[in-house]
Amino acid sequence: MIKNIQFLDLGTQPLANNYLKFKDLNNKEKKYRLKVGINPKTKLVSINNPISGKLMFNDKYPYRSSMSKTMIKSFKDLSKLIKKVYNPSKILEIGSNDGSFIKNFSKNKVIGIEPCANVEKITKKLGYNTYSEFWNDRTAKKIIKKNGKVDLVYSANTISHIEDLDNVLKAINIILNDDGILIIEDPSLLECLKKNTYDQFYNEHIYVFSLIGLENILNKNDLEIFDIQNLKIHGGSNRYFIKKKISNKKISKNVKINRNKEINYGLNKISTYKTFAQRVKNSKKKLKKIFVKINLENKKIIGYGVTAKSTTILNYCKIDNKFISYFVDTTVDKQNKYTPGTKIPINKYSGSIEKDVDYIFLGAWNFKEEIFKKEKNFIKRGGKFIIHTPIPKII
Ligand code: JHZ
Ligand code: SAH
Repeated sequence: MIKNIQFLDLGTQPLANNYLKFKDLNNKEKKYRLKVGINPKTKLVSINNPISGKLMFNDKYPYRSSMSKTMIKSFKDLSKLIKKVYNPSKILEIGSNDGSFIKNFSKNKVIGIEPCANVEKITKKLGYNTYSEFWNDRTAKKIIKKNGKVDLVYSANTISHIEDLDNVLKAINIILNDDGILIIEDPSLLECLKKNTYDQFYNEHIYVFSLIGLENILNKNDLEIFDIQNLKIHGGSNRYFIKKKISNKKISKNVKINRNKEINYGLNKISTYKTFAQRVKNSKKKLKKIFVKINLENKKIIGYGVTAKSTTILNYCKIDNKFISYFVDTTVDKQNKYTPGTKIPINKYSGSIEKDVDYIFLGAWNFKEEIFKKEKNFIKRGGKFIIHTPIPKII
């Protein structure tokens, strides 16, 4: 096996979604060295030493897709397109979380795979056909036995979380009809490099996909991309439309256009990643400087949206509870806990920002537009936001 060439070191990091309880604050947290590299053969960019999925995705998983209107709308729009263009009789979603996508379909049409039992329970209770399992060839065989094959497989922000891509694709090949469609949606490596969003790297994100990297692994598994959509979701994602090689759908020119965009930017060259790593180091210094300055002025900073991504930023830049008074977040399972590694209290979002807050650090920068709309009053009274992308600044 060819080893990754490492280009980025994000220091030691706790599990990104492991929010701490008050009683655990004095216990030592387990931390993992987070380095990022590129496979020179496949061009896949991944983190080193991936942690077992069972440690991260269990019955205490806090993330809920439905916490953002942007995500709900995106899933709704895609569902409309799927019904109109493909009209599948059976759909499988891998990583269905709290059902934000599958809820757009009738219960007899969709199957959801979600390993975190606490989240999977939400859709099961509503009467959806969901399984608390990790996606692999064994799960595929089990699902086929009960439900038969499917015409469409959808997976958003999940395939990038699974180390063994060959097995994931093998399992998809087993369950998908020969003329079926696979839609994969994940953050784009090109956008990540362009916007310097190094926080897309954390222990759950084993990969950040480029089209050129994904194509290599799909090709090996007799699959190919026939269309691609560039989305604004999560700071820039790609939605790949994939078919089995034996099926003869027309390949859209979008595929070549996107491939060329990546090659022109240099995603196939190690020097591009080395430049990125230098920009990340500069970003760290700049962001820390902003926090130190505001701290010296005795102004109050809070965080908005505790994200897996912000775990990377805060731990890498060493921004802890001395700099940020508290975070607000709408996710019940994150509230009244503390951020991993940096121990910043997480409060319930009360519906507005407290009067004494001067600055908001945008942990959920990817939902900036949605948040700005919601926080008009804070902006009106002169409140400012701190954001780290594309360069750290106050807006
Ligand atoms: P958000 C998670 O990443 C983890 P995170 C995971 N690995 C992944 O890939 C993506 O999701 C899909 C809150 N919020 O989506 C809700 C508000 O409080 O950027 C969330 O806690 N008020 C599976 O954690 C957080 O912000 C608001 O108005 O980086 C956003 O998390 C809005 C819009 C959000 O994912
Ligand atoms: N699809 C949703 C949820 C993304 S969160 C969205 O885009 O918002 C990622 C989800 O993938 C989590 O709910 C996690 O439990 C699930 N997941 C992680 N590893 C998985 C695996 N091996 N098989 C299936 N789902 C997995």
